[in-house]
Amino acid sequence: VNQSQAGGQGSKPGDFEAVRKSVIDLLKQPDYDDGSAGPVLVRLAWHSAGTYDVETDTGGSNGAGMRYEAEGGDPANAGLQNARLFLEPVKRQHPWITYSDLWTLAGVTAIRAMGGPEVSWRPGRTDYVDDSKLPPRGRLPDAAQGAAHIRAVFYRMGFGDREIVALSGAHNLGRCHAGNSGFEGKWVNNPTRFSNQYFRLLLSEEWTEKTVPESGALQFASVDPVTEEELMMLPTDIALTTDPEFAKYVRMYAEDKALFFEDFSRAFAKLMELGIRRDAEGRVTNTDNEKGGYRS
Ligand code: CCH
Repeated sequence: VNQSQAGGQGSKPGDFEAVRKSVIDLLKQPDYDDGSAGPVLVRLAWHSAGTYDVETDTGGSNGAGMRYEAEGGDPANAGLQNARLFLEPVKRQHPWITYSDLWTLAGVTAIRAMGGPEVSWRPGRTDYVDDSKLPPRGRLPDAAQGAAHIRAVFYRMGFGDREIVALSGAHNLGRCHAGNSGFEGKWVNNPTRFSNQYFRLLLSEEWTEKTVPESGALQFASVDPVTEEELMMLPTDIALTTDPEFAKYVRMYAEDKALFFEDFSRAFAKLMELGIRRDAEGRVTNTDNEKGGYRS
């Protein structure tokens, strides 16, 4: 695939539709994972934003800090270099877009292209890295833990229980790679199609503990009765069914795909905006470009 040709010959600054088109053109990747770059692009968007801390107003997608070792080298971000590499030709083709806008726009574009909801997205992030806003490592969730940890991490970003469960539905997409996280396998049969299957499987299957041979990590396994393929759940996924408050929303989304799409769309849009302040016209006001520090 000649990725540099994807989506035509460049674009005018501000033509985000052209960028979306270039992202859609690169999604099909026959030799990568399940044949799509989509899932890992969604994870890049989420990890770029999910470092946010409401209290100190640090972290978040502004600045695209994952380009640098301090954040990019966080073990929680292992594997996301693939997503950034997939997007390099798009950046070369539309050099006017910032990495922080590109990563978040690619995530919402991939969600929609894989059959998920439209997520409202606004531009204006900068690639200026403010050292005083750099998130420390360890802000992203640890899949080996339980409900209390999930709440601590997502409440820190400003989310509530219903939003946490909605966002977790992104595990309809993609897979775990023992080499990245220690965990292995996919959550659903068709991991490049966005749906509420993850919630339905959480409730319908019997999940038994399993140790991943390559890493010794403890996860949960079940064999799909139709395809006879092994599917997986992380300890944090199972925690959504054993915690009564979370479980309420798992049942709700398992029964009502449209409601899940609606809630997911709103929560993901909020995630992409964490730490971004805008004026009445929607222009980002906390770009801090004049304050020194370094720029890419
Ligand atoms: Fe996730 N996720 N995630 N996740 N995630 C992993 C993969 C994906 C946790 C852990 C993991 C969200 C929440 C959580 C995606 C989207 C979201 C992996 C495997 C682990 C581990 C990584 C690997 O091995 O490559 C934990 C813990 C939580 C919360 O407690 C949220 C929120 C989102 C988005 C809204 C996607 C997509 C993937 C698949 C990536 C791929 O490469 O296929």
